[in-house]
Amino acid sequence: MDRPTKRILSGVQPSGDLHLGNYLGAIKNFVALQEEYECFFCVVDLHAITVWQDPKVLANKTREVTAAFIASGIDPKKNNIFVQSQVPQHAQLAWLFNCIARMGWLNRMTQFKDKAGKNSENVSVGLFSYPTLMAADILIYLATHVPVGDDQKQHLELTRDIAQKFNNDFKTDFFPIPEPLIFGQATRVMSLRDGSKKMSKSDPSDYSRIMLTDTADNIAQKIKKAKTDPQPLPSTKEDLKQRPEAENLISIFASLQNSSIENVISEYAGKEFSDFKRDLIDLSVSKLGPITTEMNKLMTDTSYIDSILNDGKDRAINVAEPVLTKTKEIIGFLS
Ligand code: AQP
Repeated sequence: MDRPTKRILSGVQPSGDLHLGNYLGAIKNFVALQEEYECFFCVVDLHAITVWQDPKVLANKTREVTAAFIASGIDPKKNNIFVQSQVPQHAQLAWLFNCIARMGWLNRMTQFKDKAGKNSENVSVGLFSYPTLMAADILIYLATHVPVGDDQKQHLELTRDIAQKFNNDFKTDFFPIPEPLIFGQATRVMSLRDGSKKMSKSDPSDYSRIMLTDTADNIAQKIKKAKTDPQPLPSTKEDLKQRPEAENLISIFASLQNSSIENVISEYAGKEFSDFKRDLIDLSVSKLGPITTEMNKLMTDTSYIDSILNDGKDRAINVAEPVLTKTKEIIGFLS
């Protein structure tokens, strides 16, 4: 079997409108990596249904994530873009990994604790076992690298533990131990309303996030209302400590401008937030506007998106099926 040395798998959930955190923490990095790696980009709808999704909108949200990939610059001919539920090997391998992963490992996952909150008796079993499905998403392609935002780091460590345990238990080196690729100036974009909370699709406040579907006016309003502190912009990176909202806006600016936090600080040191926000609005609109326009255009003819996904599904299955077959053989199942 072909053992890739530079293969990427990453996914985005169709669980709501994509936001700036998804773009800067993940999708923008996918675009940068596509020249160097063989890429599998997946719309992870099986993950999305770990919490309730409205059946009337799920299919369209799935297409919208695909449109966002393409509109952001991912070449659908060169890369494999597909939907997780259309490649059944993900769920099949996930079951096998449920039998490898330990309860104690999953009990330590902070994302589950955050999402379940005080309601942990009442959330789906799928939400708890989410990381074993994520491990299957990655390892069903023998992916070597996984570009994700900082929030997924712990899940990726669990993937590595599962690969390692499988290899040890069955005395094999079949699964690679995948490396995280967490880079850029905005690996954890925070809420515009609260610098201590991650920008997230499920935040009840629309003003907490900039969406890829936002108009220029929406973007301007949200940035104008973004929480800041009363001091002017800092003159060193050190001064950003204890100023989470300032740090967040500066990181967003640096990432959108493909610059560094130090450069942004030296440009705006001592200035008022009103000046900085005006420039951040212009920069955001100029970078996100073309993506939104292209997404809207792609969404007017969904047959193009569906053909990309159909093609992606076939290519994904071609790679995933032999990996599943080999895994079952290693475990000792009858073929
Ligand atoms: N705030 C963020 N900053 C940087 N990266 C982020 N990502 C998500 N939020 C941020 C990265 O985006 C990719 C896709 O994420 P996802 O949609 O699959 O799952 P998520 O992390 O659960 O997204 P949300 O928006 O936070 O959804 P909810 O509200 O349902 O929890 C991943 O690479 C992720 O790291």
